[in-house]
Amino acid sequence: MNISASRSEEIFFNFKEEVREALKDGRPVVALESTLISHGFPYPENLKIAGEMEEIIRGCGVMPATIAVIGGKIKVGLTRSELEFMATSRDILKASRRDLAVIVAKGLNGATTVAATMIVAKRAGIKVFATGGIGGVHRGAEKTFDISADLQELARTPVAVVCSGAKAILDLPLTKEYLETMGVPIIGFGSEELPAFYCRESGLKVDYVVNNEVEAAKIIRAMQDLRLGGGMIIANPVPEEYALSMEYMNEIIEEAVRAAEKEGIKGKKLTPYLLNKIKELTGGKSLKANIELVKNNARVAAKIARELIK
Ligand code: PSU
Ligand code: MN
Repeated sequence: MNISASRSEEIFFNFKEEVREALKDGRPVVALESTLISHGFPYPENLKIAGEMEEIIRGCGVMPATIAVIGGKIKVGLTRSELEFMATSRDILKASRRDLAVIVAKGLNGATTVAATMIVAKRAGIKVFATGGIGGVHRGAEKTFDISADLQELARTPVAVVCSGAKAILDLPLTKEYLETMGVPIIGFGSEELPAFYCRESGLKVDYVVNNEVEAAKIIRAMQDLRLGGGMIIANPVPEEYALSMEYMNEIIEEAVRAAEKEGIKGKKLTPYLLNKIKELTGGKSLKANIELVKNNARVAAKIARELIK
């Protein structure tokens, strides 16, 4: 869209020069979200990880484009100092689909969630996006209605999201059902089982399996050619050596969920609260797994993006 951008998009969007060039030349680009930088990881790990994800993608000959809203501008690709700002400022809202227009209109700062990053990636012409985990149907959603906007976005926006499934802080069976209803395929990357973030297993099967980036790219191309309109999940499990066991994590998560209930945490505060609680309860073990899985997802996304332009 950068070339044929309408005036309003030129006003709202701000492409980093090297990203603009890569897109113009038809070179591969991978989108990265910023909620994991501003709200997902603590400082200074967040800055380190954001930089490492970009480096890994560049190492595969692919251009990274981290997405965020800074001072009301939708940034496609961040400079080092913008990454630092996203990693350190306390003045950053969590930006999902609902929030984008308000944050832009008011000139505020927003860290984009999976949903908002997909919207921006699609506008920019980026087809592959790497992150840690998607949002989903929260436990108790039958009472609270707390279902991440990520799931609706996956249904309507044609971007492939490479992730390690969703955290077991969510209701994973309901998340899977919801995705089926919305027509979003879950493709296991060398995995029959839907990964649950820190865990390689969840007790749930993926819909289909691919064994490499060539097979993944074929599906993305078919989805595009069929003009189905929606996205897909490419579920890549955390590397074996960093994985935590499902039994261990289930106990930790139950404790974190109870703490959230007791403190009355709801809405968009819930995910960051639970993530932080889990980090405390695992004495940082979850953090290491988290770091390694996002790096691995960046690598796989880059390989798929490279394959897609062939
Ligand atoms: N899962 C994680 N870490 C995160 C998120 C999800 O393990 O930081 C972020 C992602 O940006 C995701 C968002 O899109 O939380 C979902 O939030 P909500 O449930 O409010 O839609
Ligand atoms: Mn929510």
